[in-house]
Amino acid sequence: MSTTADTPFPASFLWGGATAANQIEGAYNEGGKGLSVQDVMPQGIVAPRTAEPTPDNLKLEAIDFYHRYAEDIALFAEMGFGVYRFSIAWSRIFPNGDDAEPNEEGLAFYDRVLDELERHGIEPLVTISHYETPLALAERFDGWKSRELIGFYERYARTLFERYGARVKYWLTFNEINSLLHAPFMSGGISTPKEELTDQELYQAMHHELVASARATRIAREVAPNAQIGCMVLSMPVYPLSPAPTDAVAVMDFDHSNLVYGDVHTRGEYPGYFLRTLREKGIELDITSEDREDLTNTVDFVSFSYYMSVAMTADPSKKVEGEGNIMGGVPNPTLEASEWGWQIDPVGLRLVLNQFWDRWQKPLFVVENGLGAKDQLVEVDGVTTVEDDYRIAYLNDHLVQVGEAIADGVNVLGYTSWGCIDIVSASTAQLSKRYGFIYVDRNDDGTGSLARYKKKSFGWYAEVIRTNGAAL
Ligand code: BGP
Repeated sequence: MSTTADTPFPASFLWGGATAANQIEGAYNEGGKGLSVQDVMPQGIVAPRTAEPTPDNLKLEAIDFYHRYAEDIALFAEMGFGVYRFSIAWSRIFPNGDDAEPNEEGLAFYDRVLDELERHGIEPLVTISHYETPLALAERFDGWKSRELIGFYERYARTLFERYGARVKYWLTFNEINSLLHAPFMSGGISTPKEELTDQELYQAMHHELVASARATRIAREVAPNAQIGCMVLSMPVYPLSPAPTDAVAVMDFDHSNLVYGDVHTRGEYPGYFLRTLREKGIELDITSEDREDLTNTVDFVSFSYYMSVAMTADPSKKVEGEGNIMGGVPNPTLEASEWGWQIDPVGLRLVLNQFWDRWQKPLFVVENGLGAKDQLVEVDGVTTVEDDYRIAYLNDHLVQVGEAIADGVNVLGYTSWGCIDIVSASTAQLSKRYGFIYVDRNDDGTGSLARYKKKSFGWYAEVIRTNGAAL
């Protein structure tokens, strides 16, 4: 790894941006695509699903990347992206999830996306499953509650590796795999309402996903030997609210509930603290000897999202749940929060990079990070733009900490900022929570021309990439 004096980032560092199919593509019923769980989730994570797609669901059209991908990728190239993370919509490839043959029209769409990336010299980073379980699997099998899903996912992953394995090096098996317990329908296609699910069922579903992830890794070794397979976890560094040892234990327990996913993916078995959790909850997982064998197929790298940190306490009287944070925790009085209650903590990113590296000794990839904000279009010297200095400040501060972690000796492969072009938000299902360097003219009521405008952060990020981080 070579670095220059004025930047800690290695010359090989991959700079780019990230999106997910259901939040960007639209064309929800074109090209032979079947429905996914997102097509019946017009109001985001917590609201109940609808019986069928409804016109208020912004994801049905999203920002129409399905038809505008060439224009959008050209803009990414203009910023100098070396990598673009996107997901493949499972129900474009297997419309019902369990079809005998894949849908050629769906496969051909991603061929075209890959052609465009190749033309611009942008490395693809593909998420195999990003909150997009085919709706048919949610309805007929209750999603990942059923062991059957492992086989359907396996066939889907094999199809992708066979078709794209020669052109795609970096793969992620499941987006934020640790969100399943918190958001069973969105993350696991589990139709049974959350309040009716037992811990036994939820942890079994988690086990099925972990086995499926490991099987995908095994298949990639056979059919796409050059592929690098990563897991993807939602990271959330956690601080004790006070110096009390009991608060430190609360921190450890919270940490364990998230670290278990990376532990299984990198060590190939369940750690002791997790077996204790299962015992204490009275859960007996159905783990076959084949499952155990499958789990030993460990990943090549670990990727993660990072938006915020939380604080934790053992004192029940102080347990005010953090607003807007589905993972729990209490607000940290030393930090500011975004409009949605997500506490902004650049230093937490350095800490989590060090923790993961120390613990797993696998290359790391920051595949999501960014600031959701309400942007205002303005005219500056006759050019329509957004003066998003707040976003520049957020990203700059976080990237400085990535640089610090690299200087600490952490092996970081790259960084893809979340929602590099404005997309539909996962939690709010609206367009007004924006992350992009590129503004998309679409409003929460669905109106708008879908025209793209470069924000001030567009030029800023281009300069950061051009200088390999020296401009931070
Ligand atoms: C992550 C998801 C993304 C995403 C991002 C930002 O949890 O992987 O899909 O959207 O968070 O969240 P939001 O869109 O709710 O602001």
